[in-house]
Amino acid sequence: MWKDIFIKRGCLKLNLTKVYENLRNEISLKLSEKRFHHSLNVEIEAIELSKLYGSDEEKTKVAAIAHDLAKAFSDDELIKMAQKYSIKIDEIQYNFPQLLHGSVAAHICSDRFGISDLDILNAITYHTTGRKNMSLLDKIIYLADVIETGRYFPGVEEIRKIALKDIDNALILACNSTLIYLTKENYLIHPLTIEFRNSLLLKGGNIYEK
Ligand code: DGI
Ligand code: FE
Ligand code: FE
Repeated sequence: MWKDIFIKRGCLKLNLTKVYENLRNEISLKLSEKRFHHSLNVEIEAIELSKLYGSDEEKTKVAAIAHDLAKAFSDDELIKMAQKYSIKIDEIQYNFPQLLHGSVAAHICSDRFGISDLDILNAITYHTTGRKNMSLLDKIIYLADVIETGRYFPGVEEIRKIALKDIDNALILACNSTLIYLTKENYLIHPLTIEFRNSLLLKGGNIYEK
């Protein structure tokens, strides 16, 4: 677990600029050109959101560039990597191993790139499903992933517009859109996705009142 590694290493301060360069180099080699381009777009979008909402820009850059680091792994490879890192795999993740690409990426960031910052590792881990009570960095990476300039799906323009004014309402719309897609395709819905949406609604986000 990267939490144990964090405790072992202590708060070793890493040069995040160097870490960013190493990560960017790795993903340019390991990911397809299209996925590399997506990662760069997510970084651009995340920095814009960071300036608007006030997250740490260096951490934002690192989390954004790394979020899909494990995206090129096959389902079998993701399961093997998750086992190697002792990541607990639930029934839904076994059924749909792509749900593990965030957790696996976070563990690679810790293991191979020396990242111990929990804000960064959590934002990478939860970028696909979300989770309840997301941190600002979690929210920025989740949203940037959905609205980066290369994304085209019905409603994306509306989410981009609302993202400039109210990040929580933009996230509710983004999550709704994912849920509509998942139910249409009859995919399993991970409990974290539901908890994420519920926690935003319980905190008072209501897109229909705006
Ligand atoms: O990796 P990206 O394609 O950039 O984006 P992502 O990490 O958000 O992954 C998107 C995929 O994840 C998309 O096909 C929907 C899927 N997804 C998100 N939440 C759930 C989910 N799939 C299932 N089965 N269940 C979920 O709760
Ligand atoms: Fe992803
Ligand atoms: Fe992505």
